[in-house]
Amino acid sequence: MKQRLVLLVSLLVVMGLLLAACGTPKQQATQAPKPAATEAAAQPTKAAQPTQAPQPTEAPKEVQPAKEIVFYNWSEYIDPKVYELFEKETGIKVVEDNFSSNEELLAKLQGGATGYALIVPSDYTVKIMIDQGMLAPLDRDKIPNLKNIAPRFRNVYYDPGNKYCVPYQWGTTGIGYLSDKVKKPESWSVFFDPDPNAPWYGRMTMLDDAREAFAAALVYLGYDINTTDEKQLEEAKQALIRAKAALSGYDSDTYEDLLASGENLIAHGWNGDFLQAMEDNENIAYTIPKEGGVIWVDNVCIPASATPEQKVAAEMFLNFILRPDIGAMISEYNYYATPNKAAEAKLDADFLNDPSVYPPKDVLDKLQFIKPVGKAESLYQRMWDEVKAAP
Ligand code: SPD
Repeated sequence: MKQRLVLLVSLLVVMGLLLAACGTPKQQATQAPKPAATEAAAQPTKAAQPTQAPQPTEAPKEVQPAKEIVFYNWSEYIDPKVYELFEKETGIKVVEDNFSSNEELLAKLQGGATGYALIVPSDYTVKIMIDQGMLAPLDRDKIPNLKNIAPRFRNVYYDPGNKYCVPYQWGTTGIGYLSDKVKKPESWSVFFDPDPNAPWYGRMTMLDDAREAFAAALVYLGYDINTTDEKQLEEAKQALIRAKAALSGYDSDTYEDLLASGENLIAHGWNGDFLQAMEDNENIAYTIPKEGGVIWVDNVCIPASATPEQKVAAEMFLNFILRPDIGAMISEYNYYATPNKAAEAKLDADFLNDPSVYPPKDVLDKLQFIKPVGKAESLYQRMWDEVKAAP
């Protein structure tokens, strides 16, 4: 019996030692080694990296120019021969579509119109369009002829450094008249204080252009042409309504032809348009009234909506029109002054000395630029609609 008890105790001691050596199942799980996958993720070896097929070094593909582009422009603003020469040289056809005012151009693009590769906004409209992200920045390397732009047109407030647009032509807004039928209108009063007995009563036109029409009325009243003062604008509106009775209509596209034909005697308009019409009627004359007028710079820009192909073709066209010979050809056709210094060197002295194209200092001092007026833009538009709706 004593022997059996010793054997049992020895057996229990051996089992206890064995259990102590193996540990409990719980202890085993805690001390288990990390799975191989976890280790591999923590420290990837070369062999674990995905294998890459050797890449052939490819040059980025050059965007090919569109074969045809649409140029949204003012009417009669470019010699059609420019398109012919450009197509001959590059194979790219330029199709022209026209607008009559900056507001029409702006509204069209804001309304989502696409397909245009080139547009021609004036200074203040360029600023509005840049601020609204509506223009594509120019790739200057593609337009080396930008060097021909005269220094004073480079750092303009509306597009410093010509980042978005190429200055195209500049000019003034004043009064054209038939010098054989009418004495020179010295004041804007010819419109805003019209004489019902004058032969030109009912035979005058004003530009169909809200900012230009208000500028004429505001300058006549002695106000800033960019005023946002509602009272001053109301006065200008009343002046425009008074003028309306003496007009045969509002017109921005054919007013110079209506003068040349003798149908009208006086017109509010842009200098170059009157000078062009002198080819048909040598009695057309142009003047800036004593109160002053508007000075402007039109610019060729690429809308942000242009496709890469249209943009490449548009930049080729911009470089082309900046050539001295083409720049001179454009001014010889439309009679507007060029911001292209190299083109100027190719123009006749008669043109460069014409005070209707290049106003003398005393006249320049009386001219103002139309500027963006921010929220008041809609006020101008509302008042212009009221003028148009007035009997
Ligand atoms: N026939 C082309 C006339 C271009 C005039 N653009 C000038 C706009 C100034 N507000």
